[in-house]
Amino acid sequence: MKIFAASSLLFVTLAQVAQGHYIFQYLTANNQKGAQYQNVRRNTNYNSPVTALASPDLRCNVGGSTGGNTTTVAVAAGSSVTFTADTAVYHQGPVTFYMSKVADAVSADGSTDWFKVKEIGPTFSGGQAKWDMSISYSVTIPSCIAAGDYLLRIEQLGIHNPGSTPQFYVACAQVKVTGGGSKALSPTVKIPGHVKATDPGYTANIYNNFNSYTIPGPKVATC
Ligand SMILES: *[C@@H]1O[C@H](CO)[C@@H](O)[C@H](O)[C@H]1NC(C)=O
Ligand SMILES: [Cu+2]
Repeated sequence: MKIFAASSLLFVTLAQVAQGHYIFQYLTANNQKGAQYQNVRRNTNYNSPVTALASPDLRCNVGGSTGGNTTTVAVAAGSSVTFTADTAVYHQGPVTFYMSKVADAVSADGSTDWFKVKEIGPTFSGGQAKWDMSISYSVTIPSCIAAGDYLLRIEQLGIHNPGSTPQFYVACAQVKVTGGGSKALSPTVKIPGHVKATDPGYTANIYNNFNSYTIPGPKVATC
């Protein structure tokens, strides 16, 4: 009985890991990779995706509605920062970055306006789509935005199972932008609400006659 209990516990643990996918939990800023969850909000759903399009969990993942004990890192406008996951992304789909200006990056709940900073879609060649499935993704903090606290969010949308609900792998970093300008970038969106169930990039069948793709969400905001 004891052996059975131990092995079923092991099974549960393995099942959680296998079902766990990947999660962004490191931030590199100022050319230094932080420790796990240093300047990145901790989530409470292992590494499961968020799948409800109307859920506030889409902002900074389950458990990430405030920063708790998460620290905030100072980064210069115009500099590069990188999110790194525990294991490389392995579900096909787009990667996007969003930012939201907030009063205080620790207490911000992400209900403020967000603008898209960068998007990474597939490339098409010889009738084949190629997705950037990596362990790290980098983004440049726009040089023109006002100094101050921001939430910086990464979103990887798994659309690998056409017909099933797509999966959002999201995380938020807490940054204090220094330098910069005075621009409030647009267009802005609320999250949730930035992706609609009818968006072609959400409903796409990547295995059938797939030769173009529109990344969900607003246009990338530029300086
Ligand atoms: C921060 O809080 C989490 C629980 O949310 C805990 O696991 C972690 O050890 C805490 N870190 C510090 C530095 O206190
Ligand atoms: Cu999966």
